[in-house]
Amino acid sequence: PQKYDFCTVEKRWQEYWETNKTFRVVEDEAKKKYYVLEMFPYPSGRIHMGHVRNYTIGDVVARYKRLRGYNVLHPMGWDAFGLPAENAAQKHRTHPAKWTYENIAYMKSQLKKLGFSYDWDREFATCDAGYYHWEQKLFLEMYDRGLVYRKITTVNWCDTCQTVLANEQVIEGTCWRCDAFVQPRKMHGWFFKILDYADELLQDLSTLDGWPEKVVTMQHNWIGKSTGLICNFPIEGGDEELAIFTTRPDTIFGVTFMSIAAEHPLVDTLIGGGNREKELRAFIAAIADEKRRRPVTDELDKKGMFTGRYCRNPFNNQRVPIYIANFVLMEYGTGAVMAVPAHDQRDFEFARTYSLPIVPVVIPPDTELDPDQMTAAATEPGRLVNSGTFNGMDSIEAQAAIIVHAEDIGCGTSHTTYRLRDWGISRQRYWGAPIPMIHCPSCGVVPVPLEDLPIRLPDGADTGAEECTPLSRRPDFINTTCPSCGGPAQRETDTMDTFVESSWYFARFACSDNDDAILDRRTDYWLPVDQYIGGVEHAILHLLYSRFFTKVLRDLGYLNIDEPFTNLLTQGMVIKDGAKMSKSKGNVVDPDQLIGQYGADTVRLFSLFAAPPERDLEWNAQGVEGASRFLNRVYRTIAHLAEHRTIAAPAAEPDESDRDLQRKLHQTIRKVSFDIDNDFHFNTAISAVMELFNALSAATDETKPQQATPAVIEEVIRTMLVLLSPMVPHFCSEMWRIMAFTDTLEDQSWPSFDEKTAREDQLTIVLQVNGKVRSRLQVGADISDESLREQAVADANMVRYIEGKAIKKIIVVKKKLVNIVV
Ligand code: ANZ
Ligand code: ZN
Repeated sequence: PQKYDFCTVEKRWQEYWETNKTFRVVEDEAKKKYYVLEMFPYPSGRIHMGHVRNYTIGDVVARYKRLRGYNVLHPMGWDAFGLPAENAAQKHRTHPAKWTYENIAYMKSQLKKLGFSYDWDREFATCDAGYYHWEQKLFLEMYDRGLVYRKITTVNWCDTCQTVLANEQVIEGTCWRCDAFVQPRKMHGWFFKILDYADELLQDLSTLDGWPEKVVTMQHNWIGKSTGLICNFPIEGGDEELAIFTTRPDTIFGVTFMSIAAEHPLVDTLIGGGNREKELRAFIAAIADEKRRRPVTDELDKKGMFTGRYCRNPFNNQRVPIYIANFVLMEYGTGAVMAVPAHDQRDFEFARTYSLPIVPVVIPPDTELDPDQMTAAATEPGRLVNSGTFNGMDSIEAQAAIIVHAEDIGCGTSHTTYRLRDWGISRQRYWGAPIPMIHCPSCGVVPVPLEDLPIRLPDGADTGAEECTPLSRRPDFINTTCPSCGGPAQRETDTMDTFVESSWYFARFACSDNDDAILDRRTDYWLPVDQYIGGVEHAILHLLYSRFFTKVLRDLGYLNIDEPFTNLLTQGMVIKDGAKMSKSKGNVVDPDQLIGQYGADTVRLFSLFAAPPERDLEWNAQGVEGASRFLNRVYRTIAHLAEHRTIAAPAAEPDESDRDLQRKLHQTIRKVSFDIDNDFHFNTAISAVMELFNALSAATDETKPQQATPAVIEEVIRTMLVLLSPMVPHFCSEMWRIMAFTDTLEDQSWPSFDEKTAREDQLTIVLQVNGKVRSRLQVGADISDESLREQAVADANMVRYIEGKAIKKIIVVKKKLVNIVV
């Protein structure tokens, strides 16, 4: 036979699937559903190897579950709003819509060339008015529920991208997109009250058994719930009080100074008119400047300056000096910290730098704390000392007791805070979903009436005409009439953060053809997503927002679920030469080129075979060659057998060759099923099929006298093709055709295995010590000498004879005997 012609074959099957709408699904109450979803791509222009890997994994899951009898939903769409489109539009003098839709068309053709089994009828792009229409409606419903508000805040401003960033988009003080340092700026913005759901988002993490533990932990820390005490320290020489937030009320007797943020509102009162005001103002300006340039991290050099003022500790009435310090964040707690250098590391370093007293108040078991000898803060729990009536109390108990006492004497209250902030969704960009609000000079902020939705982007974003300056510079967009009083009014010009679109797209796939509602009852059938697959870089932002939206949609009556994604697989990166594939590193492998050279199935096979999904996949050219060679070998063998086969009745007595091959077949089914069901370990599943193929080749080797009977060979080929079909679907469809099997591959179900056939023949091995029989061992026929040796040495009877003696030699007689010489 000739070489396997992947080009013709892949085209043939892609056309077949397309004309037959093989992967279209509708709800079917009689069948169990399975919803598998890969994180949808941003239409940047071309598919990259990371996409190929992500979508191949998803496609194998989808095809596997179909064979398992599920009604499988496997949709695809486009996360299409966002900044790159605007930048590209400017650069290429085109419109973001044109750029985006052209990219979508090209990338869609690439996905089709890879043979992914999507139900394309459900496809949408988030920049379609038919999608953001419903997002705008959702925004208004959330507004009605009090989940949306507008306020002036200090926002994270990226000057390079000319836009506001959510806290989550600021990575160590820099923009997540362009790496520029982020600056604070005051402006109006719209917010979603994600904090209303903080406790539920935290609690429900415990229900996510199907998520990687590290992702759950990251979400946990991101929400960052802290419980503790807010306590007021009266300031000397005035009526003001300084409120602090502490998670260690048990250390309150160890306070030796106060640290407050440079932006703290009381700073003016504290230093105004004082004789060191100038010096202090200069210091404040310096740390503000430093903050702008560098994010606050633990490594920051602790710097501070005494304000000249004191407050009093309400618990022991001691005088406490107040410092301005560079490591105190205004955005957290109250912006002021009671400093306990004996038990907090930052305070410790600060106290050492400025020679402030260190007073231990919690003594861990079997420890002595001498303030002059301490080299670090003692952070462990222990017993209280120097703490008045609380002396001797366990520090954990003291935390609660001291809060109670603070409440009794009226100087404080228990308090819970979250690291999580409400979600600022305003962006000053053009290429996003317009926020459907109107500003009226007499009525204030008025929601757009539902019948006026969608509020479209001006200048026919859909047609690709004209420019895309931010909406605030577009009089044609801004001017409108007030829905309430009919007077002239102005539209809101902010667009929504693109993370809003990706927070609910998975639900829309259940009913994307619905032009009358956000969602409908088909979501009851399809949701939650059974298996979600994507990169770990979305472990916090996207997944948290999606969880939040799921709960909001539930509370608005649209969904009947609490969590969107039952199982989450975070696949590793594709790396080459030890680094993530990226343009900047110049180590990119282009999928188009690969598909052209080897065909989609080889690319799929390689990306599945080279590593288990959760691990990084190291690119290597030999691996691709190897995958290609394997498919070609299988092709030659099958084509040859198909040509020469004689259909014979099964041998009355299966001979040894048949038995071996059948055993191997059932072992392979068992192994492949197990590996796929167990965290989708396709790599080892593929190895098992390769072994089966080797066994098949051996059993059909015409140069050897004994060959397996044709019926058994045919059964092995059939099964092997079903097992491989999720991974290399074009190839298997074609081989199925060549074999002229009368039924269709799509109608097959996943093979089941027979435990008895899979079992190895058992052998009895005689175990000897110095030539005397001491024991016997039952083992599988394929046992290796190595493990036979190990089992013999570990055998309980043998141990009695060899214990305490040096083993000189172990003699193995294959399949018969082990003799240990001591
Ligand atoms: C006294 C104390 C003693 C503290 C001690 C810790 C250990 P988490 O757990 O992350 O919520 N803190 C409070 N507000 C702060 C701010 N705006 N900027 C910087 N630090 C601030 O952190 C709470 C602890 O961080 C609080 O408890 C406070 O220091 C500090 F042995 O109070 B602690
Ligand atoms: Zn009005």
